[in-house]
Parts: sequence; C-alpha cells; structure tokens
Amino acid sequence: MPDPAALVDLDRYPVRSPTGAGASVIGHHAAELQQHGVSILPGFLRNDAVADLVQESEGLVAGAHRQDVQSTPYLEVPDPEAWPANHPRRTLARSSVHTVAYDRFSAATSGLRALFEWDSLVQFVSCLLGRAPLYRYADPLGAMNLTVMHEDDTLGWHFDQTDFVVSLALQPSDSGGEFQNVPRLRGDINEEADEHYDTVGRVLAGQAPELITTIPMTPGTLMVFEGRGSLHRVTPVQGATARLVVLFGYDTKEGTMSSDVLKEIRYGRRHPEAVSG
Ligand SMILES: O=C(O)CCC(=O)C(=O)O
Repeated sequence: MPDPAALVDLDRYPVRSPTGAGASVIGHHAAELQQHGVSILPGFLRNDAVADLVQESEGLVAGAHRQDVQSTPYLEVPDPEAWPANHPRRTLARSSVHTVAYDRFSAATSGLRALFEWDSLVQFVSCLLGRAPLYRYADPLGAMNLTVMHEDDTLGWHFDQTDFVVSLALQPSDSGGEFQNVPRLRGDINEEADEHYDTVGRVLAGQAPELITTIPMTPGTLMVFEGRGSLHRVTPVQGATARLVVLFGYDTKEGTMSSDVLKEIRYGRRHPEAVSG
C-alpha cells in the first residue's frame, strides 16, 4: 500500500502531530469550522500527488454507478398529506452523479484508500472537528467513495443526513460544477422553528443569492463540512472534463453502515464485489 504521508504537504499540515507542530493549524481550521460550518484546507495534497490520484481516479471511472434522481432538500420521500404543494419539503430537484464505491479501490495500490485508512488522518480530522473518538465508517461500499460528475451532472440543493463530511477535491470541470453553500441555515433538526422554511424556499426559488457562498474547487484541497445544517448544491457541470471529488466518511460511533436503500441508489448494489488486489 502506498505511503499516505508522502501524499500530503506535511510542512503546511503536520497531520502526524495534531497536538504538537499541527496544533496551531488545527486551531485555525477548527475556529473556521465553528464560525462558518466549513473549513477549507487548500494545498493539503502535494501537487505531484494530485496528478497521481487523478490518474488513479480516472482508472476507476468506468466502474462508477450512475444515479439520476429527483429529490427534496431533505432527501426523504415527500409527504403530500403533511406539507402544502410548494413547500420545501415537497420541492424536487435533480441530482445526477456517478459514484465509485470503496470496494473498487485496490487495497494494494490505491493512494486514496491509503489516505483514508491512515490513522493519523482520522486523528487530525478528529482534532479539527473537536469530536473524539472518531471512527471511519465501516461500510464496505460507502465508507469512502469517488464522485464523478460529467457534463450536465448536478447535485440539487440539499441538507446531508450526516453531521459532517470530509471531501478531497481532485479535478474541477471545465466550467460549472461549483459547490454552493448556505452555511448554518437550519439549527436543531428537532425544532420546527429552526428549519427556517421561508429562507429555504427563497434559496430554492433563486431569490436569496446574497446568502449563497460559492467555494472554489482547487485540486488538492481538503474540506471539512457540516452538511446537516447547511443547504448546499453542485451546479451543473459543463465541458468534457469530469469533476472528481473523493468523500471520506467518519462517525463518532463505531461500525456505522449506510442504509440498504442508500447503497442501492448510490452504488446499485448492497454488497461488495470482487476483492481488489
Ligand atoms: O461534490 C461535492 O463537492 C459535494 C458533495 C455533496 O454535496 C454531498 O455529497 O452532499
């Protein structure tokens, strides 16, 4: 397995020393996360590593599963009995994306898998999030995945079903494919008043551009994002270059698995396939 430490700019991000040399950089990014619900770590990967990981990813693209669905921002089946016709809980938007599951990354040769399975990275993310202990997702398909977005692919406005996600930007599309975010739009998901449906509705209708932050996609950037409370989307991809982003799943509970429904939608199957070399 490749050495994950060789992929990261350790001078800028001392991943192996979160309480020593890395403490100040972690402090900076933890504060950014607290304040904005997102923290951006540009240049996390070394430039030469980005090129290698793009090449690795392109070799996996053919094994991606395509989903093209209409869903609400809440990623649940809309209930017409409970909500009026144009309510955000019933407003559908298209999400079209191709996803490569965790089991497709070779345990012997994948740099991306080595990075995800590196305990030092878990520690680093744990310190940045201020959540310990932190565990990698246990799901053999969904623990990490590569999202591939070709021309016209898009992710509609949504809130995530997990508290946070860690993403690694590998390759932007020629144009479009922008990550847009309305940070901290909803508070406690158990409090109806915290849902701010009027504001959600305005964002969905394109009437609240002032609330939207567009986060540039720079290859080699690690992003830690609190997606359960932040409304976000990826605008339609334009051009022939595929947009490549890797997602790393963590949880404060050990052994977390994705649901069977999610696995069917995202990977087209429930179980791992051939064991990679
Ligand atoms: O591809 C991205 O940049 C973000 C993905 C995303 O929004 C999600 O998985 O919820």
